[in-house]
Amino acid sequence: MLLLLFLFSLALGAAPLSEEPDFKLQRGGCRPFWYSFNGRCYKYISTPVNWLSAELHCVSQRANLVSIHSLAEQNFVRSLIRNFDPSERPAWIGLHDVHSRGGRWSDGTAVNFRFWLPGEPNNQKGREHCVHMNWGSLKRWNDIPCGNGYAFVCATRICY
Ligand code: 2F8
Ligand code: CA
Repeated sequence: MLLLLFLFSLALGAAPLSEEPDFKLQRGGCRPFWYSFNGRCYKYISTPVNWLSAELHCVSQRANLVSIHSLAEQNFVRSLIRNFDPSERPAWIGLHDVHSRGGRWSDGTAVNFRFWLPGEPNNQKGREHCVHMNWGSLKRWNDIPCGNGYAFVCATRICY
């Protein structure tokens, strides 16, 4: 019986408990503390600040707040955050002005992928013009006041 339990626990350990794929973070050609995915470098910053301060910090690092263009990239960024914050609190991404023509990414790239929590973006009280990820139990995107403080993720346009 004990042997069976032992084998069962080994089998459990071998299977991922979460539906979300976990990426092995790789530095690739990125600077220290930045991680590589598909030709760009990404960094998680845990200090909570408002959206504009987050973007300005990224710009000071020759980057922008992260823009997300595929489910694979969404999963990577979520994994990056989870690596530093197992509770996966919300973090700013570069999408803003979401109630004007679908919004804009701060790095100027096209808005061609969305990952809203059902019911979002809802522009609660008409004051939600910036976007964070990891909202709700589904850990999806939500529009929220730009003055709120959250951790954030920066990304370069190319690897350097
Ligand atoms: O998830 C629904 C709703 O929850 C909050 O409003 C009650 C969020 N706003 C703040 O936390 C400030 C909304 O953005 C969100 O849509
Ligand atoms: Ca909202």
